Amino acid sequence: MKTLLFAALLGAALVSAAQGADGEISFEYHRYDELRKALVSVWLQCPTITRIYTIGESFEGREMLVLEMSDNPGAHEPGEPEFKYIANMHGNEAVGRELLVYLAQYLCNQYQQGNETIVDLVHNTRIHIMPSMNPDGFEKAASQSGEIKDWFVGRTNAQGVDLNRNFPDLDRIIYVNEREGGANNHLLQNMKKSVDENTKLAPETKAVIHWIMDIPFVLSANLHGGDVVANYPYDETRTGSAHEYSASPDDEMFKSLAKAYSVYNPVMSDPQRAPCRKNDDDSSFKDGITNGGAWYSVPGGMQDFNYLSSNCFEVTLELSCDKFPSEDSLKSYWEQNRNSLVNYIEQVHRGVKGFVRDLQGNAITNATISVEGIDHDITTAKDGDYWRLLSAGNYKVAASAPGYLTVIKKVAVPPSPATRVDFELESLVERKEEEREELMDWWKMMSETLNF
Ligand code: GEM
Ligand code: ZN
Repeated sequence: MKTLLFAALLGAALVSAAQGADGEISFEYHRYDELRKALVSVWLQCPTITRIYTIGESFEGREMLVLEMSDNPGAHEPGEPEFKYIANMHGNEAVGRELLVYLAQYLCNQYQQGNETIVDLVHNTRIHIMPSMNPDGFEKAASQSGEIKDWFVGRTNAQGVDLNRNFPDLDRIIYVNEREGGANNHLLQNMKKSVDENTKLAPETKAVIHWIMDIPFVLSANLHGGDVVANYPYDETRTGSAHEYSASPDDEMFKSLAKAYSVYNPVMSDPQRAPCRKNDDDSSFKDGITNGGAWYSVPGGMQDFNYLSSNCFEVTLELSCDKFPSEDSLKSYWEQNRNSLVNYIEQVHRGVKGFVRDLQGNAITNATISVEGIDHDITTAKDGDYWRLLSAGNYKVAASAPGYLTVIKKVAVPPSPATRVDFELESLVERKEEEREELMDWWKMMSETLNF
């Protein structure tokens, strides 16, 4: 991942910096160059808490830009969870792309104004915002003349690939493993090389896969348009049928996460809301949320890929009936979604978190954290830090690693914030040594008492 420290961008940015500096958001569409400028002007306005980087290039060579917000941009801080928002994976779905630009501006403005919620959020979370996963598709969609845009033009990348069908289909593997035994997560382990060599994967997909593998993301959302609902895993049905509720092991938590978004969006959560189109089947929608498979089965989607390849929980947010609405509606979409967007980031601070270390205090990387009754393990990151999202309740949480004795702890989890639970694991080699010494002591004592 290369950091852009951009002589080239700077000139253009200085012009637009003044515009964002007054704390106002201008509700307009941003074409590719304007998007870059808008992100750079946030960076110029809030340089101590932001960074811009690119995760790769689209098929036509456009950068996949990310704005990072954190009190320590550019670095993972041990114990601090990482969060991401991705929009515009379908290039013709324009609302999410703009909302993420406004969100970046809003967070920067509010931080500067000392809004306590936002200051806390930025100090305790590393937030990554990618307004466009499919910059080529967006340019194609936006190039159509007139207000009315075609429903499909620009959906795919420039090769014609639907990026939300292009991820390795890990659901098929997990559904076999559920029946026959096998890993319950991290299904892509040691397959990084095969990702690079896989010619079926679009460059945009590859870039995102590497991003997911490289950063210990905990929570994420994928912003779409064409309907209004918060959709949660699994997206692909177990039997292959077109519609079927497809619960993941974390069904409880996913429902709670989807609701954390929908509840603050007055349109999404409105029980009286009419379907976007007369013939739409919204029968699986309730309280503004739906299980993916219950709505319609999606194989090869990004949401399930996150959950089954990494520690990251992702939901898919459908934000507008129209895919590319008129510019003058953007302000009202922002108002509908602003509190939801902030509240959803805060969900990353739920459940159980902490460190796994050995008795000498050294980090144990890649230790397994498992929760009794939930068949989905997560793992510790480089510093032995972990985040296990859980809804409120009582749990038994175990930490284990090869060569160590497993430790199990009972934990009461409140709705929020996350409960800190650290684990100290004793190495089996040390345990053997201890047992040997105990035996020797006993033998010595016996010999002395019996006067051997
Ligand atoms: C969707 S994504 C969300 C829907 N997921 C399921 N399982 N129904 C897609 O990719 O088809 C809709 C969109 O394009 O926005
Ligand atoms: Zn979409």
